[in-house]
Amino acid sequence: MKSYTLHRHVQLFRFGDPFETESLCYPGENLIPQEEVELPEFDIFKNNGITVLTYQLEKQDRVIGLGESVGGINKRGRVIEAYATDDPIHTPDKRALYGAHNYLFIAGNKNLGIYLDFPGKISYDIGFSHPDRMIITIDGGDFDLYVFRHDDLLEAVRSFRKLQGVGYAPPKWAFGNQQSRWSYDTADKVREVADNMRKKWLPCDAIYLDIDYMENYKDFTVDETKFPDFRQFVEEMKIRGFRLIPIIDAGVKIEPGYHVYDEGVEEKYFCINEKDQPFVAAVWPGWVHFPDFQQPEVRQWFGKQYQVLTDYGIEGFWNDMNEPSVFYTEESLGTFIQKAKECEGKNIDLEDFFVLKDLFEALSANPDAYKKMHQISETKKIQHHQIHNLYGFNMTRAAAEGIEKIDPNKRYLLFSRSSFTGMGRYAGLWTGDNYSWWEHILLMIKMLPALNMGGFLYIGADIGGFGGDASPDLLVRWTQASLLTPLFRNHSAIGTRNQEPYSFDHWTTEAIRKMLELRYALIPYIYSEYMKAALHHDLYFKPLSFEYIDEHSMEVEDQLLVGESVMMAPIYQENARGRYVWVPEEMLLWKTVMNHQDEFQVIKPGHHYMHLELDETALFIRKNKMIVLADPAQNVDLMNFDRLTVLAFVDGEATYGYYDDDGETTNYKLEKNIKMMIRIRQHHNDYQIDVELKSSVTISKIHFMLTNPAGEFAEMDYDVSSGEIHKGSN
Ligand code: MIG
Repeated sequence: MKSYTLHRHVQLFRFGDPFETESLCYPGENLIPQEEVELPEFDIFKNNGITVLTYQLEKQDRVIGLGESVGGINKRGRVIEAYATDDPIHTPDKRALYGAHNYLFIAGNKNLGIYLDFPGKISYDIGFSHPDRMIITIDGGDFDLYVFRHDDLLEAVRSFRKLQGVGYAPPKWAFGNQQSRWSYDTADKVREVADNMRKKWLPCDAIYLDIDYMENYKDFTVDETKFPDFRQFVEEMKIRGFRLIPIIDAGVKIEPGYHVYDEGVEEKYFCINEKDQPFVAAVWPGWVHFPDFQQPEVRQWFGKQYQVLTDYGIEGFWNDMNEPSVFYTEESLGTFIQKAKECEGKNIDLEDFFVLKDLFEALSANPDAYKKMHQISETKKIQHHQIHNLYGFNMTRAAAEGIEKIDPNKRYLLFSRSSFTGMGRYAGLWTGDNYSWWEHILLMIKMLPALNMGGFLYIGADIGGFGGDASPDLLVRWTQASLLTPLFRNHSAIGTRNQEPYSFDHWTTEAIRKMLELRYALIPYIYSEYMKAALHHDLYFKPLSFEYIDEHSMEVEDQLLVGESVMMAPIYQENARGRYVWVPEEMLLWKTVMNHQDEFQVIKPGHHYMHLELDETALFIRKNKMIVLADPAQNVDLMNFDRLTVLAFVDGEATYGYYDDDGETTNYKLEKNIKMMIRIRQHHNDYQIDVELKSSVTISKIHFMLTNPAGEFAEMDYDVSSGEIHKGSN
């Protein structure tokens, strides 16, 4: 083990000769080894190619992070595995989901953060086998361990995030409402969705194309019988204000004559088996090969393919099945069929039956396949299993780098199912196949900050749940809980109840419309906070404990801070007409209600029961903070960001740096980040407002809605060009 100091608070411990994952992007060549090797916090034990790191947990230690996984914000008491898995049933006992996120932050008397840069399997036993021990088992001996030692947790996270570089910036329209289903499988079906959204005045920016738009599930093809004249159709939808977002799967169909297959075979771009032949597995298209995304040329080649679709006018993609998901292999199918044949016509006994059943269930037992599949890294042949967790990351990197070349100045929407640390530079992610279960609203809430810590900022769950049937009230509450998730998409599985906001009764549609309008009104704030988090290595979603150090804030698992000004405390329980909220400091409760005026109320610190009917959405504005709003419209392109509303809760003085940009080009990389500084000074019910424009953004009018701790409310209009203030009615 060698050790290096990267920064006063950041150390790197290098075990053996680690595989270069490229998850981080700091200039590694400057590493100068230290004389003294110190890693006092961990006991290190090596055996049979496995490394075990043990950490003594103190009673008050909380363990936060690990990204996409079931369990709480505090992961203590669980086992989490980093081994990307296509498991569509996220029950509480599951140890691995789609991503592998090897970072965690221990918060207690002493704070400590770690990141394990290792592409294979790792298991984290966090006080499960032994209550006072965290036992990390690494399936190898070559890895990098980064240690972050800060007194402040947020600073530790920032240090980690800095090593990953600047976060992915989607186009602004990607913050609008998006409608999906597996599948809107013909152009007419898509038109019907668009018609319904507009007829019911449900704001919406994008409609998704799931696997059925393709010709026999072949990537980068469009089925002409279902989508005749696709280019024209994309254009038609764009004119109506909808972007179409096609899915891309990892597996490439084996079909001579299909250009992606032919080129891949010819150039040896696919993963190989033990005999150096292209590895064969089955997914949606039937038999497929998997591109070997570990090779830079393969990434370039695959990335280029997206142009087939961008040439049609497509501006966004979602990458799926990139764990990679394997339904079965020739071998697993063969073993099953052979056993089935043996049983045929026989009066089978219980033993036979269970063998048969197990073999059937093991058809998609991926670890077997992952050991037989191989990839090439710098001319070395490596078992896929060893670098399994990089597959989705590299597929998505291929896509991002490919589309960047197509139009370097344009921002595209891109997110992936599988992921590894560092992917947040290239794209977002969605949390895969959740269910229409109330429990999964809470699971989403808990995952959001953990994902942010790892640099995944453009994130969201399938609103309403993917599997199973959504009830109308579930969809309403889920929509409320997702109000501020950057990716805001309703998606559901084939065979489930229709789940579009218009697919229920009239009342439900109306209630959701109100929430969608609120979502759009919030886009200036969401966008401002998102971009600041992406550019400054910050968290968009934070657990309360990151800002408040009281004992309750340490424990809260169902409320989050969103950006610098908001606390969310959504309802996630069936039939609930309210919930308990921990309010760590004085805040302003802002309640929107269908068919009524908004309500504002100053809430004292403490535990409160907050009554909230199904059509009532609540947000808390923190003290001396503000949020920026705009008038909603049917889509983001139609919104006017020149006229803004500022909603503030001021006790003395509040300031806010508002970020905005053109929302479509990559010019944000060159420009100054903060566009406007707002300062509000309060004295009783008098306010002094200063607005300083930092760049050429045109903002003409700002309407201020101000509340002081006495609950007095004031409104005024600020004319930006003249700097004049007109007071409205109090
Ligand atoms: O095996 O493309 O998570 O969002 O609708 C299922 C069909 C494959 C899984 C994705 C889901 C998508 C579905 N896909």
